[in-house]
Amino acid sequence: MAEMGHRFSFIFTLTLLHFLHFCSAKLGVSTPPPLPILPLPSFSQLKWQQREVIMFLHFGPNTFTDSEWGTGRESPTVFNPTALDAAQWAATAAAANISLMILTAKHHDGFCLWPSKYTTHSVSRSPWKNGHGDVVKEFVDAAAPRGIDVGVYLSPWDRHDRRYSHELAYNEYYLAQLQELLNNYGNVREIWFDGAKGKNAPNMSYYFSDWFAMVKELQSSINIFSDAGPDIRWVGDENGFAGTPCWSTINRSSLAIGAEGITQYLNEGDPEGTHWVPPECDVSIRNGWFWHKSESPKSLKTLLEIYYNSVGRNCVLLFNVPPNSTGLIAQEDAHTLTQFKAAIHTIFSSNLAQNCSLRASSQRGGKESAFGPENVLDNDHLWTYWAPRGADAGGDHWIEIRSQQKQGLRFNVVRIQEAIGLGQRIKRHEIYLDGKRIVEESSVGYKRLHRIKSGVVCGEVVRVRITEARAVPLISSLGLHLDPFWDPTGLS
Ligand code: OTN
Repeated sequence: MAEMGHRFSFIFTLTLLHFLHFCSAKLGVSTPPPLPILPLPSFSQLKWQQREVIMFLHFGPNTFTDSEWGTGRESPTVFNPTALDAAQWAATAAAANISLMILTAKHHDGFCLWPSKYTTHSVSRSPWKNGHGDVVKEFVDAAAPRGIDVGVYLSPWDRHDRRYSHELAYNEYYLAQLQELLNNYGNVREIWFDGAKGKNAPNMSYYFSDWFAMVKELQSSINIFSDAGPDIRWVGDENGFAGTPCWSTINRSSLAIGAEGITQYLNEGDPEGTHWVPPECDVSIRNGWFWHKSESPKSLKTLLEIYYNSVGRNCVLLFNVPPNSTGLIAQEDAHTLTQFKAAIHTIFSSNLAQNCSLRASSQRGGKESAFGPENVLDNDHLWTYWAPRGADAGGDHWIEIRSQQKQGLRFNVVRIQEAIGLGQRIKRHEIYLDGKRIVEESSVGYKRLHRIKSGVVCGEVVRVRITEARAVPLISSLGLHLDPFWDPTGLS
């Protein structure tokens, strides 16, 4: 009896909702958006997500000693870039339309790229600018005029300082340096807590709650990165490959920085996750994180593969481009970065669906509402979206792109984006071309890119079908693209 009652009230509620939406349309007032499904991104997380590709700069003694993990016993005299020019770093980023750069202010060797008051193991004891230089200051001063935001990496692991392994003393030291970096260098938009630590590193308890509270107190719009967030999580590998599915949500409380056995959870996220902690894919342009004379940048083909598997799977790509021992980004790296971003522009700057007609299974608020399928072709990939009728996730929701050209549609990439400002919803989706299924996949998120396995396809009608969702699906953008660099045979 109770079941019948629930069913009746559900049907009654739905009917009432449809009636109210109908009336509101007749009265000339707009139908409101659907309820959000929690958790939601913060303002800073939404800003971060839209950056898509950001830049990492690993720079320090390792640049001069040809190593990746310094011992902490390096003399500050090794640090002597002969032509350091942070303006060239910023110009390289700007040329690639990169809006955020993150610098390793202190890596595992404990050497500080700023004249910290709390240690002599810094630029203050180096021959660079006779010990009067400050790389962090030059970095932020070079970014600002180009409108580029900055972030800092402060390694929790410190192989130099004797206070490491002495819990209170080292956390006092670390928090003091956090205050120096977050008080003295303007707005910092991301701070990076690396969980890397050698197997034989001394045991050390990090006061993460104190660190996170201090960071949030000192910087109003900062995102904190660590394996477990709290704002941005590690994707679980350094190859730039997110999982499928890849959810922006996880249960943050079940994770710890540097913990073993969590990489798959980080890679895929959790559709039932309690917190919005989206994944960041950190990948270096070369084999190593620091510049090494013997290494070269990755190929464009490899970089595009990384792009599709990171940004194309709901992540931000943190792309490391390390300055060399003169203190400049090597020309071959700068060229590779520009080529990479130019290729992305070549593929995605035109949407082959732009002049097509659109149809959908239904529309929230009726044909005159603000939730029509036409929203998937505008330039707002967050706050204008197609919304089917109803409030429940169930039902056969689809949206269709129909060619208006005689020659039909010819593409090899499909781009789908959710209106993640109202929560991430889609659990499974399919894509059909003229009634034949060409894609069957899982989550979407901010952006999902599908390269069609068979290569370039041609047809009249593309239908995107949402087959499972956490709540009524909201698609903010759809694109059909032609990637001239994509060779499905893998031969080129
Ligand atoms: O040797 N490592 O420490 C290592 C090898 C492969 C991949 C990652 C790591 S360290 C790892 O780095 C991540 C960022 O790339 C996070 O900071 C993790 O906490 C850290 O364990």
